[in-house]
Amino acid sequence: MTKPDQSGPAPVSPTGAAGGDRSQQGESLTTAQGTRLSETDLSLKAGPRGPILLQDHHFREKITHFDHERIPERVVHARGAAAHGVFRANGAAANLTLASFLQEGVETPVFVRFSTVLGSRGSADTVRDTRGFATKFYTGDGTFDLVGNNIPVFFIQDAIKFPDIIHAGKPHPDREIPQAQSAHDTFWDFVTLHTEATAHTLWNMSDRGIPRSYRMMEGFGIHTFRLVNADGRTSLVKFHWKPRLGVHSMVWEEAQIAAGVDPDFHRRDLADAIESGAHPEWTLGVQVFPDTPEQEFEGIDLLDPTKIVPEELAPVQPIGVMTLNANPTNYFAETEQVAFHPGHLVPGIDVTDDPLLQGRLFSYLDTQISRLGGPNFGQLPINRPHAPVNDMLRDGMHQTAVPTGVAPYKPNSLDGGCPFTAAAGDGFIDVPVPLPATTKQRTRPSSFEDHFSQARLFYVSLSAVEQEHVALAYTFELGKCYEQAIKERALTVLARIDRTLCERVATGLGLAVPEVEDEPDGSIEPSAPLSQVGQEWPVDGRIVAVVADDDTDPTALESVTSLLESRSVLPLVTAPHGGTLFDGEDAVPVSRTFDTARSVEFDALVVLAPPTDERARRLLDEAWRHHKAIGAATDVAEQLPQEWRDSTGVETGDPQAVAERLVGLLGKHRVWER
Ligand code: HDD
Repeated sequence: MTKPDQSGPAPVSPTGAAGGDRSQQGESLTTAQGTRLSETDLSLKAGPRGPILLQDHHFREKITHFDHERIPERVVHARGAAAHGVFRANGAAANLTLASFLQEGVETPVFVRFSTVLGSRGSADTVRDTRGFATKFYTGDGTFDLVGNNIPVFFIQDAIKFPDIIHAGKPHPDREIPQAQSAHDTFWDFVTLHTEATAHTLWNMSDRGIPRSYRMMEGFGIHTFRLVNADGRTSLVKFHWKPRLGVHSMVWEEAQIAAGVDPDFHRRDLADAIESGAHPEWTLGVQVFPDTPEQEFEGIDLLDPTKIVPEELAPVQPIGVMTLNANPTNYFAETEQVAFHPGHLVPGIDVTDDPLLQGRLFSYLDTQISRLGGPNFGQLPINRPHAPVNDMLRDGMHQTAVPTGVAPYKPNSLDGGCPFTAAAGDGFIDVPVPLPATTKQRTRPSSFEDHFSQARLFYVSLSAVEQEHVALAYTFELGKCYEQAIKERALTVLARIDRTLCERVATGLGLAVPEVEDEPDGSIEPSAPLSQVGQEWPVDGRIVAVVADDDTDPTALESVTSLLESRSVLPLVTAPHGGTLFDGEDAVPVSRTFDTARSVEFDALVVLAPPTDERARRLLDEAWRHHKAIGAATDVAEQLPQEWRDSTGVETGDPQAVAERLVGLLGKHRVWER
């Protein structure tokens, strides 16, 4: 018999799985009380034909537990996927903050959860939406949570508006449709009336709203934070995550197909990449601003979460690298139960008075109490700090700690005064910030009133193809609205961002271009890092379909797959049937068949078999439409349309050389010039 573990719950391991709890040990099936069971398929009945007896404890326990397996999903960000990893600081932030995990060479275990915002827990991954990017750093000085998004601005400036934007974005209350979409009247009703949402809405309508992969997204802390260093000097910073693989997106049709054929697309992509050893990586960086009483930089109010500071004005300085290297062991225990909070701070990092951040400091603790069933969610394995915890919080629902002592209060003499407070300068630092003499009031500063210039800044920074995608996205979303007045109002908002954009959308909607008094400021300079096109990026973890059939030359197939593997690209042999291609020693397992594969799974195709089959032609047609690189062996190329063969991004010739050139094209993500 297995000896019960007396040591108490073990912490989450630095690299991965939460584990070591007293559950799921020993070889035999047992009741929750550890009594071994020899039967679980049949209930205890009066005779072979029943009825079931109330006495059947195993039956009642099993069904009762099942009846209570679900917990409330997150009120927002319900759909998500997560991974464990490690953050390694390079020390560049050491002069800005005394946070121990940001000192040179310090390695800190992390848990990151990516999410969509609007959809329910079972909704599709590839919908158009903002993505959450929440990181839990289990530092030696307590847990620091950076709870950000993949978009650097937010819809609202004051947390009191959060229920409004979310109610508007969620499905309509009468029929509860549409699911996980912003393409409906209530969303557009709100964002066109509450115009501080303009910049975030534009980002959502851009390619950022449909990422190719969680691995290929930037992350932003959005708010300005205050750092304090060992000398007590403070600075204001904005946090940025930069993905090593670059920022890449799907195209809209591809995202829609993926939502149907593989609703778990992003979840699968993240887990598969980690499992295959293609560990995703991000550099954490900060933009640094002097901590002046105005809390603004180059005329930009640093407390306004609808504004960015262009990187040309304040470069992002790298302070460390995060690598995700382990998948969760159990979705519910880890990904579902993890609880983030922007108020989980460590010595050296403090918040600012950004009114959105201030409101968040209330909401995240509050929401866990109903979602995770009481105030002790911090004791769940995934939420336990790796720093020693000696609080005076006691009792409550789901209390699993067994505190010693009799005096959970301070001051006390009965427990010898324990726990002691940290020495001055050793604990959390509430940075003393002088406040101006002021009046209690429900107002906003006048610096929060400009709702359009940053939307324009983003739009003019995009390449032509990205701008085209924005226009198409607005046309799609507004085209799905029923209320004419909302569409017309949306055009008046677009007219204040960019006249050409407004004209394109108006044409698509069949509406007139409105005249507005406050025409956009044409002098706004583009900011290059806001575009995601035009550079080359590493390709590891990219997926290429190698289309072959029984008549393909086995040597050609081998040369292509081995070339791709040598570049850390995953080749998936895709064939008309399952099983293997070729016989004997040449036999090659088929990864995908024409019946199971859709083009959305692949970043590029190498075609070694003529597309005689309708299903193979669909694969190719979609890849072509979605601007993916296509390679074809010389004999197969003759069967492709002439327009394709003459086009950029369609490589033909010797199979291995074709694969090599394809890897080059993959580095640019898509063949946009086609
Ligand atoms: Fe929030 C979850 C990001 C504003 C209230 N938020 C949540 C998550 C992310 C963000 C990534 C999911 C965390 C996870 O994976 O568990 N939220 C943001 C960002 C914001 C923001 C980047 C603005 C800059 N949020 C915001 C406001 C409020 C909330 C203004 C309320 C006043 N957010 C919540 C919440 C959630 C949440 C209701 C739902 C589940 C949870 O907290 O744990 O409390």
